[in-house]
Amino acid sequence: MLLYTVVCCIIYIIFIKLNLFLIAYKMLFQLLGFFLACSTLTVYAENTAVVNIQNNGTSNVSGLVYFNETSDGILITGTIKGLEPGLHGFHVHIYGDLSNGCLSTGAHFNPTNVSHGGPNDSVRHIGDLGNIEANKDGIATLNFTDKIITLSGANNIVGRGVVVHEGEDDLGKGDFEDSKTTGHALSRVGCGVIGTLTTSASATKWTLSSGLIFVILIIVNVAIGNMQ
Ligand SMILES: [Cu+2]
Ligand SMILES: [Zn+2]
Repeated sequence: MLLYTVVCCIIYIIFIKLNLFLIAYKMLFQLLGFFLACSTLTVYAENTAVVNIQNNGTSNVSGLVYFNETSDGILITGTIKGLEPGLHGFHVHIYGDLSNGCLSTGAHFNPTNVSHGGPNDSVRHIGDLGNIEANKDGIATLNFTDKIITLSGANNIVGRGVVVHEGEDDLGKGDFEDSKTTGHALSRVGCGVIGTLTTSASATKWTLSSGLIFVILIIVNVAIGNMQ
């Protein structure tokens, strides 16, 4: 953001230099326009995180999963192998602790203390990412976006655990005693700790609106300049 504020300032100073004999109201107008244009810049850092999924000591589960910040949410990509074919619950759990295997990752990451749900439900744990599906070779290919988890702030998942379960997550809709807490996804066959892969503030984007405001400002200023 700082970098782009500096860029905005430089562009604007060049711009003001072109109209050296400004009267006060033009100056005010330009400053106002400058802050307006800068405030519409979309700023987000494209941070990425990674988790190395390991087996729980009895399974052959392994894999690498990436979490990428995008303007649509967190894009989750990767491959997990060694699974039984079919659906497997896939969650972010509270702790990034594997000292006692997958069990020490604790419960689902649920800072707001609500019921378990599916990734598209309005009521869900932050960590409820639903199911992943393994093919007949036991390989699950992940490629989906979640709008709730983040890589910073209150819903930050970095440093927490990821768990792959033996069974399907019923997304809180089953009749089992643990449907509302774990989705009855059965035991933990693989897990890992989410770590930072890259942090980048260089991904700040110019949006169409900020670009348009600059173009309009230039046109208006040229027009005012010609009026003198
Ligand atoms: Cu889980
Ligand atoms: Zn949950």
